[in-house]
Amino acid sequence: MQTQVVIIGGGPAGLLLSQMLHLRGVDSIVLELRSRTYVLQRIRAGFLEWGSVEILREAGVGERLDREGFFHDGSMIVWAGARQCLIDTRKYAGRQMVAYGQTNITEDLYAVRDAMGGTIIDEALDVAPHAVDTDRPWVSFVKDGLEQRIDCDFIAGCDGSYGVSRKAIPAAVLRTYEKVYPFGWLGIMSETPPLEDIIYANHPRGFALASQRNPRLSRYYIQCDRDTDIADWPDDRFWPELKARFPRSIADEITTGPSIEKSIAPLRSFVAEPMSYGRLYLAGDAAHIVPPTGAKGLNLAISDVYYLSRALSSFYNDSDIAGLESYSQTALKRVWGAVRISWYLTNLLHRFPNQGEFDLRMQENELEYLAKSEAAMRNLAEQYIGMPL
Ligand code: RFL
Ligand code: PHB
Repeated sequence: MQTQVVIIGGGPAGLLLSQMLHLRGVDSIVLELRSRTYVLQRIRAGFLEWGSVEILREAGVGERLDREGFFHDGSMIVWAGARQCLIDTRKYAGRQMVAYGQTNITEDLYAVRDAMGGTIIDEALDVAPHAVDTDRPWVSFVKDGLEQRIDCDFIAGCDGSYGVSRKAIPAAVLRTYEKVYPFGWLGIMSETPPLEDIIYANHPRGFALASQRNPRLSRYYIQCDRDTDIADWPDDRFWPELKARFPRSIADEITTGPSIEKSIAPLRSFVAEPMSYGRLYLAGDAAHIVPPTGAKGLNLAISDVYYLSRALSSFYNDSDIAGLESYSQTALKRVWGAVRISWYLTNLLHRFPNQGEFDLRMQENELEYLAKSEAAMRNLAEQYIGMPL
């Protein structure tokens, strides 16, 4: 086979890239390890920056999002049992956040790629990029037991944190940065009406988050130990623990019900530099991971794809290589900003092992400062909504 761009990984980054390239007249083939059913059942992100909403609209997948997305003026933070403040992105940054599940975005992207005749090869095994430091890279894989080869001009590594693309960058070139947090998030999805707001709670029992997917679907998280066994957390243990971490007035509003999904995500920050090598370009989780506290992971995947699709389109349509040459640098500037705000919010809202009285006072004072200072809140709001592309 032959194409212009082989995209390894059919998560949101890979699917969106293939769609945006198609709209600019560039051909691609997406190679996805898993089945479609598996990809669509994976429950992950749910909160979009305004910039991401605009990119999705431009890519032709904004229709259901506009209809079913839950538009918010910002998110609440609660602490000390009764204190609260709103990260008011509408007031301070002039833009709203939108709750709309990653699962829905992936579904919308599959639908639009299918409608436009896009090629997505799922259950592609042993995918391997080759000759990435030459002008004629190629990718091998196995489908239905048969070894296959695709020759291409470029390879986009959109295969998430544990994919194969990043490994194709030689160790001598690649620099990685990692911070592992000493806890995870235990998340559940339940078919119950959510709270009106997205609410982050700092509590002596640990962090908690109330979120949502649609008027009948709630998403809740609680901070847990890294080695937590999910079997130890039946619903009748989860709900009281969740409620105990919110102020009484909010806890009383939470509608409980059977969970339809439950999973644990360890929290870490990770950045790989550079995000390109030869004719290989990384986008999304393949290049970076942020703890979910700032809701930045999916948004970063979308902004990477925005830059990369434009760079590839300039190469093909205007014979301009400047975008490709500066892709890594441009994307990384935004990545580090998101890594920092995610780290800041993670530190602000979680309980850490061995956290002393001093550290707790620092957290509390920072929260009080956010609640009373417009300047502090404006600063947080502009980062939470996402810096302009
Ligand atoms: P994905 O979604 O991991 O997709 C990568 C795809 O590549 C495939 N793959 C391979 N394909 C071929 N060959 C191989 N060798 C392959 N290896 C892997 C995989 O099967 C998969 O389909 O990465 P992508 O596209 O970069 O998208 C990134 C987002 O998924 C991720 O950043 C977010 O989900 C993070 N995240 C959040 N981000 C937000 O912006 N807002 C949020 O509210 C938010 N909440 C979250 C989150 C992540 C969470 N977890 C589970 C860590 C909440 C949680 C709990
Ligand atoms: C989610 O709805 O899954 C969600 C919302 C906000 C976050 C992280 C996750 O910061």
